[in-house]
Amino acid sequence: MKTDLSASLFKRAKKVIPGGVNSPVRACKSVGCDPLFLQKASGCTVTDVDGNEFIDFVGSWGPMIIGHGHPGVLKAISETAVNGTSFGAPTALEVELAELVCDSVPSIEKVRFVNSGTEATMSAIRLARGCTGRKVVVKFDGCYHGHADSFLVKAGSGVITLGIPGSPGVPDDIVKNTLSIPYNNVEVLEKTLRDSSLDIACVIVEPVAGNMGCIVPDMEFHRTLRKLTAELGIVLIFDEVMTGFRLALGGAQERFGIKPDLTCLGKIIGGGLPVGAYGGKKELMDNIAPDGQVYQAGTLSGNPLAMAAGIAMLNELRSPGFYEELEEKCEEFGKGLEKIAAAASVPTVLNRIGSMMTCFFTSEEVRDFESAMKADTELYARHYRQMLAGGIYLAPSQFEASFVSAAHDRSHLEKALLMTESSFKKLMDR
Ligand code: KE4
Repeated sequence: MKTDLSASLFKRAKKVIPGGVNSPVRACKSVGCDPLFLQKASGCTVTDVDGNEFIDFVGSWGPMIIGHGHPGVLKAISETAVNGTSFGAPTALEVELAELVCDSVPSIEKVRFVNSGTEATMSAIRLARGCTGRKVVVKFDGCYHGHADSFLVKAGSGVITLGIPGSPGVPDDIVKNTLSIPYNNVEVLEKTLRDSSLDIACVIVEPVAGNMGCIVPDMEFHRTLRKLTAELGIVLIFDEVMTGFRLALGGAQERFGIKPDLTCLGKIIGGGLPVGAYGGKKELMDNIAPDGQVYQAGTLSGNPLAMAAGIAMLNELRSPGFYEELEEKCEEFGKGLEKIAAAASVPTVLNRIGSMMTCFFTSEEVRDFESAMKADTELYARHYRQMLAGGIYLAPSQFEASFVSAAHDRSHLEKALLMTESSFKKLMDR
């Protein structure tokens, strides 16, 4: 595969951009190769600057659930752009998108748009702290909520040991009020939330984990989390930046029948443009400035192009049968993957829910951070490189989710299965 232009761009990029990328995972360090610079995308395929085309299972890390370059989204953006790209003033578009979000996600009575998932989650925990007057944020090992200081704690920092910075530049003072506990562990959850010495404002959780690879927790974990947070007056925040509008129109909360107090959104709701959002009960959201005291702001929040793209995206998702059709395709694809793994006796476990999945290279069940970390990242890296050579673009890390879109038709999925079979055979040969 010719990658000269990507290589020369990467060389240039490293001179002027840290690591040559604008987000670390894109550097492909964990899969032992240099990044390809993409030039265009359409439907379920992406093409790099050297003209190599791939079937895409990254989908820009989630937003592209209806496929790249959807005509409805492009039309909305271009028709809006001719009227101007940003005003820093309210527009009808943001009202329309807010109404669509509130109508699609029943737990959201009011919503505030921001520019990224990180902004959404950091604002949600500030709101929770502001409304409760409490300080401690509980999160879960292996769950990622963006790069705000409060979230960058070393995973597994112990059941009651408060946060240990997970990154230089994050002072102890910031993370001392963040507690990270094991995901999907009801016993530790109960013990922590009931610990009266902890001044807990909120719990923030990925209702389906996607950032340690895909993990669907036990429903007992979710039921206990909702029951205890309601009983103890702790704000329950569902970080649905990845699962929102991915797993159902109403996200994971619709699928699981759980109503959080606040929900964070991102990715899909921007149709590929920079958008985040947080929303929930009026009684909480009305505490946000200017009506309330909890401050949050943003120059480009509610940007008209992003709003127009989001409206076009959500209108596609609200078309009858969208999720059922996607579910059916992914069910078949998942069964194909499992059959191939069993036949090739490659130690893999497939965790899948809807169109979000991860093939872990391990023989044990993956149900939390500790078990996920047992996956063979070297084997994943070899698989990644073999699939890339075969025209399949996977997430460049074992600890990410892969996504199928409505634009993947059966021929694309069949090709991906064939390439997987060939890759698994090569993995076993060495
Ligand atoms: P952003 O700030 O990257 O828009 O969103 C942060 C975020 C928050 N919550 C969840 C559940 C997320 O998955 C993310 C971001 N996801 C990663 C992919 N695992 C973004 C990719 C990247 O960091 O480049």
